[in-house]
Amino acid sequence: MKYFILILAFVSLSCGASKNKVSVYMSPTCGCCKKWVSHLKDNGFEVESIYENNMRSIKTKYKISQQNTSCHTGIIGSYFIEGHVPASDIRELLEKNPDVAGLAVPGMPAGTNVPGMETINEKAEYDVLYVKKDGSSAVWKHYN
Ligand SMILES: [Cu+2]
Repeated sequence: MKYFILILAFVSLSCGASKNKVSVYMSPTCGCCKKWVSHLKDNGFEVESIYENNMRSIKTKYKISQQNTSCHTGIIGSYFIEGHVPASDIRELLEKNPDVAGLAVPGMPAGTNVPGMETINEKAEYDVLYVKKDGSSAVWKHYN
């Protein structure tokens, strides 16, 4: 029995550690960023919040163009997750493991279907984009 529990512990450790951990850079005063972090935690991600006053330096570091920029920047594995991307899309990204730089929801669309931006009582029409390594982007998923 003891042996069995040890194996279980090992399996959950080795699966959980890297694949689930998102480091999120955000301004310490950003409320919607914190709500997005809660959304990730509610959906099983482990989150490290990193408070950063100079968010521009983070966008530069990860080569996130002005037009794709939002408030926070999450990093998971080799991918960036820019803005209010739903957890389900991050899961899908990790499963499909495409050769892209990351996902982005540019700006800050407000609506009940935008995690962390449920500030108005109606759905938003918005796109989650995937950003290729050359900086170009295309629609990953459309929400309305
Ligand atoms: Cu935001």
